Amino acid sequence: MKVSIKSVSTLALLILAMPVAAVAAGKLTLGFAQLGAESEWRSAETDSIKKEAPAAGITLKFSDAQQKQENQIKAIRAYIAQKVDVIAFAPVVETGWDTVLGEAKAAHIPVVLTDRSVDSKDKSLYATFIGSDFVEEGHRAGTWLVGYLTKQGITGDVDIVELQGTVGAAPAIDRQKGFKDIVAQHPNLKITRSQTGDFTRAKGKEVMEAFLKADPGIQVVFAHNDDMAIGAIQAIEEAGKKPGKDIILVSIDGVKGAFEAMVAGKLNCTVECNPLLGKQLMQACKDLKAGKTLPKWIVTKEGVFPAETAAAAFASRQY
Ligand code: GYE
Repeated sequence: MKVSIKSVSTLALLILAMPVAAVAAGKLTLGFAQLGAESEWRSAETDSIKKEAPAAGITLKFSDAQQKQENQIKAIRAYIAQKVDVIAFAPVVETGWDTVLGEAKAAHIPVVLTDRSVDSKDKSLYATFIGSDFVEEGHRAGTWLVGYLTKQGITGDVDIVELQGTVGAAPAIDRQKGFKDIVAQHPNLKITRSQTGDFTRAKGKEVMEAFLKADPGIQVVFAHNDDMAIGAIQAIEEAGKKPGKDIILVSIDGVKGAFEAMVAGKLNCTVECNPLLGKQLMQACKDLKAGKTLPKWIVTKEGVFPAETAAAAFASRQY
């Protein structure tokens, strides 16, 4: 076959132009290792990421680790092997990430911690953490409770039970700490029982059933998320008591289910924790791809919603 010089040079030009065209088309790939689908909050976060990636022209590879750290580590390793541009993940627990983060760093792939942080001493192992101040959320729950008890004229000893999130997870550790800080300032407040409900409704209910059997005098439930509070509400009702009246409940997240429970008078307060992180995450990916340095913590802004504000706020809730 005779190949003309002209067609050879056209071909060469095309080959040369290809990588440039691929970059110009913004083909940035994000590998997101989600931790699971344990709560309404988590579903809202997943939806937000799946919606905002295509809107930002980003190709998303998504995996669900079903609340198992080993699955998340496998997913991260797969993303490294696939040479994605950015890796993001919501660490199911705080510890045990240094090795895999070191592998991502060696492969020059920036990592964005999304909604939960890690306890790594070496901060160069990740580019940024986008998420809430969980200690502050615990403070807000405690501060609301103190104000509510005062309004109700309750000054004697108060029997509080705590439904903890996943053992070793940043929001469980920090929300407990924040709430305890407030409790410690009020000697009449006593946390009498504290157990994990793994951030799910089913386990929240199960643990609350056991608590109610062991202690009929429970006055307050502090749940590390709304789903566990909703599970506890079911347990309280099945035990023949009125949630929101016989037992005060305060939880964290601000999901629709919590607003419904507040409007029905069964939940007394939710402290907001915003799961709609998709947009900020996509922006962070673009910034990192462009070689920018990001702040180590991009803090999300949130409020507190006592039951009396629930009906008015409900219509404008986005998750
Ligand atoms: O509060 C809880 C979820 O990591 C902030 O995880 C998140 C927490 C959220 O399961 O509902």
